[in-house]
Amino acid sequence: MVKKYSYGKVFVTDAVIENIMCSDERVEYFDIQDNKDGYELTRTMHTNDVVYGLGQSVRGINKRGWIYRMNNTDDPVHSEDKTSLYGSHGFAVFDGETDKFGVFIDYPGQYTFDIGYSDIDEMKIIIPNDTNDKKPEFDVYIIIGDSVNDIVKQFRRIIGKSYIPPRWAFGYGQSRWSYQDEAAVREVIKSHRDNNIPLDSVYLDIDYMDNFKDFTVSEEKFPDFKEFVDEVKSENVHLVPIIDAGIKIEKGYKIYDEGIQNGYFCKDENGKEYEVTVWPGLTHLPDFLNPDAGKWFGRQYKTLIDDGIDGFWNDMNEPAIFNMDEKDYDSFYHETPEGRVRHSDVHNLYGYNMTRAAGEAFDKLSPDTRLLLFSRSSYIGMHRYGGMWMGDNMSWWSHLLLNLKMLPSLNMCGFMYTGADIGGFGGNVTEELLLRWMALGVFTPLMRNHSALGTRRQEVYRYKNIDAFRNIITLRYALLPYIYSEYMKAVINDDMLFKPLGFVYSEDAAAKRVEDQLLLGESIMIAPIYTQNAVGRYVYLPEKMKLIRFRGANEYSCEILEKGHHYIDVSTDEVPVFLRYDRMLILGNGACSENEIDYQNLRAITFSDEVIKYMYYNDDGYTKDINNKNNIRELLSSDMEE
Ligand code: MIG
Repeated sequence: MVKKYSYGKVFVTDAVIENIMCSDERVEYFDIQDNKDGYELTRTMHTNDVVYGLGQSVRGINKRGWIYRMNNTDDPVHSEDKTSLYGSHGFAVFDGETDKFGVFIDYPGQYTFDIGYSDIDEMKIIIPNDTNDKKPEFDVYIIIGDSVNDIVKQFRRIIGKSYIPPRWAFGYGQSRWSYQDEAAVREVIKSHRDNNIPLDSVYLDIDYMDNFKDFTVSEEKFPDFKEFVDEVKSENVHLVPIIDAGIKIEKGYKIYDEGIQNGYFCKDENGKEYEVTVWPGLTHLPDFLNPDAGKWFGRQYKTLIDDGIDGFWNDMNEPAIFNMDEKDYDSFYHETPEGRVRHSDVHNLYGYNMTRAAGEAFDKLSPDTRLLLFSRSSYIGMHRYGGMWMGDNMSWWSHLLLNLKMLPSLNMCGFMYTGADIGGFGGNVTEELLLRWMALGVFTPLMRNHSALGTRRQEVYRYKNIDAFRNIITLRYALLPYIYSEYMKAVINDDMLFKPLGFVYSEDAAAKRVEDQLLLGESIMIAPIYTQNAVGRYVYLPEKMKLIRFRGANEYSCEILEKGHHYIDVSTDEVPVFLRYDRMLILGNGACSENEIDYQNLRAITFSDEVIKYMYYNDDGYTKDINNKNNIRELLSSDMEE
């Protein structure tokens, strides 16, 4: 059951798309204080209460013990002391001894979840007055269900179906800031192909553009871009260009001129276009909260789509501003259907609306074919239009673990197509870290190796253990039919792809505390290595499972482990997978690109004493006929070869 309580009239965010009647009762589960600074919702936490959710944020799967500010921020150092990252996802699930409920605060301005920070036994949601010192206007949703999983599913139902990328976007992607020109891209592709390392996409970072101008391509670096896109496609590789939020101020640059003519840029309080500095130098910010401006911006993607491009990543859309002044966000305004609003009061919607503008345009520009789209900044609601990557992490072991922890929290908030920069974005990677991180990356829907300008090169073919890298990435392609099937079923059923153990083994107190293992789909549990020089790790098995040690798509060994704590050896060329009892893990052949996978001839590893079945979802991988009944097939273990 979902209850909605309105405090004033919230700025329309479209986070929730189901129509829910407002309740005039008191908000359940919280004490609400209405004071001169805003509102505070307070609730006591008992010793064993666990709090999940909050999407993209630092620290644990259990969010208890820290303070989280809903304030989209471009901060490239995701250390434990931070309180905000790029997205604001204000949905938490309270798994209490006495009560279980979900709470979502739909409010696009800044507010805070204090979960045992100020008072170790208290969860507090603090929603301050807006920038005019007026009472904040927001909606509170309380979701009541039998289990945490049920609560998440109900929440997911009211926020609408998650974005589905084309299936090739589940292949391996190589990125770098930046592959400068045709030659650099060709070298990346050739090095993968020559070494038999699978590859499906190469990302173009900001330097492909002419002077960082969106929707332009440097003629010097890419003399015939359309032809080049074709050339690359003939190698089964998709080019994925970046699009930044800001538009360069330059007379004669079509997008700038049109934006000025139509008043599509954010303006200051006197109605003059607001100026900020980003990569192109002086820049205006498109007013994505103005629907006409959004439509106009969305149409611009057509130029690149016409060149054959079928995937994009939207960056700098917090919006990021160089040398930002605290006052910047207070100093510009949006022309919205609800009138003029100050940016700070709707700050967390900016990246969402940029990506929504693109996603809505894609429905028109590419009505039958899915395009890849993901964003850096987000708010709940954006999950319907695109995925997101986890932003500028570092080549740190702790960020490998943070990558794992964020996956289920993001799934709870609707973000399914996601992943981190494998190997880490900032700082210098080591070969061991890259190997271990890749062994987690094989499971994430977005599997992309990306790194920053000036850091150690991170393409896997540059390293000594090239065989191990090849085997691990090839394994991804063998797992892809399973990952895609589970992804699609999760989207269709409003379910999570990655679950904390406590979501499935809810009666198991030990399982509830596990912060470094996840369930992936219905069949398997994952437990990656995330420490330097480790030769293995401890794992907790909430039931007896079959440990599969993969050393490639076809090479693996199995061992049955009883319920309980175990130490398992895992060398740097291995990927451990734990198969649950009475479950099946389907496997494809390894392949060098997604379109070479044979989805008809699958193998399976099974763990059961009886004949069991697996509901296998597959489709053509690119059209939008998702709910076609023929996409689901029942596979029997007795028909499957191992
Ligand atoms: O100011 O485009 O998160 O992935 O490589 C940095 C350059 C801008 C931030 C993105 C990162 C990208 C980088 N961008």
